[in-house]
Amino acid sequence: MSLFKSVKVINSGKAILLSRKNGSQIRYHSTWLRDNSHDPETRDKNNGQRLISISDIPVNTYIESASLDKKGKNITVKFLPKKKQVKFSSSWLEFHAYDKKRNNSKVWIDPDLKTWSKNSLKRIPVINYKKAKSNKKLLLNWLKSLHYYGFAKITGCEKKSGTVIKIAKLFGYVRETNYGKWFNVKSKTNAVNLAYTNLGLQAHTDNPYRDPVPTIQILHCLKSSTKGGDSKVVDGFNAALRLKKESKKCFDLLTKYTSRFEFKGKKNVHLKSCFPMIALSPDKKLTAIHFNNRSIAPIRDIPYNDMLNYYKAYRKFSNIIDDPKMAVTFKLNPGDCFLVDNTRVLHARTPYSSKGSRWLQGCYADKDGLLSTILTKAL
Ligand code: NM2
Ligand code: OGA
Ligand code: ZN
Repeated sequence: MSLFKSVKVINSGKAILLSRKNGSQIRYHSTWLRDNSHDPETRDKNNGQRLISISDIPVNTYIESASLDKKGKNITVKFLPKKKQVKFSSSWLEFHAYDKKRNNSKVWIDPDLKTWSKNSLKRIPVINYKKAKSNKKLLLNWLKSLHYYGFAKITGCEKKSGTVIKIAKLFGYVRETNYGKWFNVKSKTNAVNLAYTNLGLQAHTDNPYRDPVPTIQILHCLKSSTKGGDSKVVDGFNAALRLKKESKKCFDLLTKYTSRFEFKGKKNVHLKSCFPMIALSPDKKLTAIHFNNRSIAPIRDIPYNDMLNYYKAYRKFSNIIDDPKMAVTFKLNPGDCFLVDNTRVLHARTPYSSKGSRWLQGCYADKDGLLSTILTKAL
């Protein structure tokens, strides 16, 4: 389908102006077009990577002429002073449009994501482990849900040690850390980490003291016969948006200043980091939550006059995170597993009794693998 009805060279060749059939218009700069040419001199035919660098594009690059073919499907652009003729497809140009209105002051989240709370997440995305292994379509949809909600479950997993690694391999690669390729979450004496006790854990993101943080966490249940030890997940992006609604001032403080996080292990492990609790990109996109009461180090990047306001904001955010209306709760039974986007979804557990046994295995993985698998369907 053709989108455009005409093209015009404007600004002495520094840009083109395309008119759409619906009457709206869109511009592209000569330098941008030259940089994004996909002819074999610009892009390698084999791997598609760019062969030129920015310095290969003359500063005074301009467009001598531009024409639309009869069906409006392609636009041919002639560049000077370095003579070059390149064809762009209309749909490609439309897909990569940048000449559009935007609201630079508005906080936003990736349109690929869906925020949720206790009542709005009607059905937890879940897949049976055997189905995940045998049905690519089901697996792909489930992986998409994991990305969309930042949370998903698997049931019917083998109750065997090391299964968590096989789960990571369904979509990506394990991130090995000081905790190992995978780790046992069990109550131990002299535990190196409070996760390895039977205490309750406030909703948190894992390893905020590590930079870069692991972006996916997987927890697989092997044993669960204790009283307590129930699981809870909270959408941190939803919590951040609620904070913003309730107090813009508090939201701004948690995005503007950084907290410090620290973890000291038994030997050879000392991790430190510095992140805002609510991270925004320069264009105000919500990119990550870093929240872990056990691992916050003394905060010292906040001026004296803002410290109490910061604590007020931290407390408000914590109260939102603890609000049962925000959380989806469930009990992990042997053979169950859940995964979270650790840059977004917080997880928690209630304390559990020392009678009976509770054994989880966990591992970290990353979202690059997940997203690549979704895009390429390479299952
Ligand atoms: N473990 C389970 O980030 C944290 O310290 C939470 C992590 C020890 C790998 C626990
Ligand atoms: C963890 C954790 C939760 C649980 O190991 O990071 O949060 O249910 N564990 O034991
Ligand atoms: Zn955790």
